Amino acid sequence: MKKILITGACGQLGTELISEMSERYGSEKIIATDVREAPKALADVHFEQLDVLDEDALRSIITRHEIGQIYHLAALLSATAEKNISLARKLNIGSLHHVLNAARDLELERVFWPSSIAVFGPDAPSKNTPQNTALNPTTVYGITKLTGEQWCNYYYNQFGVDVRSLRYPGLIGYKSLPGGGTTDYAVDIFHKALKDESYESFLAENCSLPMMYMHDAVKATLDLMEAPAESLNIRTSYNVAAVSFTPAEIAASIQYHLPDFEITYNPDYRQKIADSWPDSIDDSVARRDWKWRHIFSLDEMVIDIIRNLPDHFDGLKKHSF
Ligand code: AKB
Repeated sequence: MKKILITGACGQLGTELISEMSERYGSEKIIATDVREAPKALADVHFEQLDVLDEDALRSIITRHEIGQIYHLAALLSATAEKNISLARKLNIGSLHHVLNAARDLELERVFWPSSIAVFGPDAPSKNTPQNTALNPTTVYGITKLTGEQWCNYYYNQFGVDVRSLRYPGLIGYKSLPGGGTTDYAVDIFHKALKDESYESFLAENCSLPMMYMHDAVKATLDLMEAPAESLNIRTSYNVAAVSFTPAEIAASIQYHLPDFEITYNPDYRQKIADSWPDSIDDSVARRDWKWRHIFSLDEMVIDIIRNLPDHFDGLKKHSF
């Protein structure tokens, strides 16, 4: 098996994906890169700093390490992108072109690129949003993800680049801090609850959003990448779903274990982003094509995070169940 290049490796998804990939494929197969310096969590894999906007540097790493696959995770998320339009366009779309052109020219085996529920806009059905429906995003991030999906589909059909993609919901994990996502309240809340502090939610209490525990997101990613090419019928990006919940519902699940935890609500500019996204997603096409199945419910995710988060960040109280 040729080596695998991960860009944006220091991010929330990259950290957890690399941990699972090291177990499955061997840490010697992983080349982790990020524009930032390596965190402790990536100590077991080869790490190089890489600005994915530097096309020559990207191609140099690919040829030096004889890379076979790229997981291109580097991007600005929704809340940050809304405040940095030109960087979001450059990073989220410009770097994807560097990766797709390298995959075509250097004949890479496979590419993964993350899309998002952000491709849906207010005119898409809000409940059980189907794979194929109106795609009119109203956010900078959503526009970059919709554009990226179309370029992935083009490079597959025009040049045979085997690029695969998932429309991730909000991802929740405990191994790294979130970075600029509208759904990141669902990670921040645990850091407060385990410090015996109350949490002020930047989304309204009844704001339902599609979410997924990181364990399931990593499983979905590797299940898709390991699926036989002939089983895949979607080359823009697959809808995937797990659970949908509101800030009030995740708070109630936390309070079952930490009864003194309190939440208040003070919606900010991120509420407008969340309001444009679906409440829930229909992922029946992924379940048909490559047998996608999620594992964690909301309550099971809450227990797993309360149990494990204090081992990864200082100052959080261990909880015995
Ligand atoms: C975000 O909130 O920006 C991301 C996403 C839903 O794609 N987590």
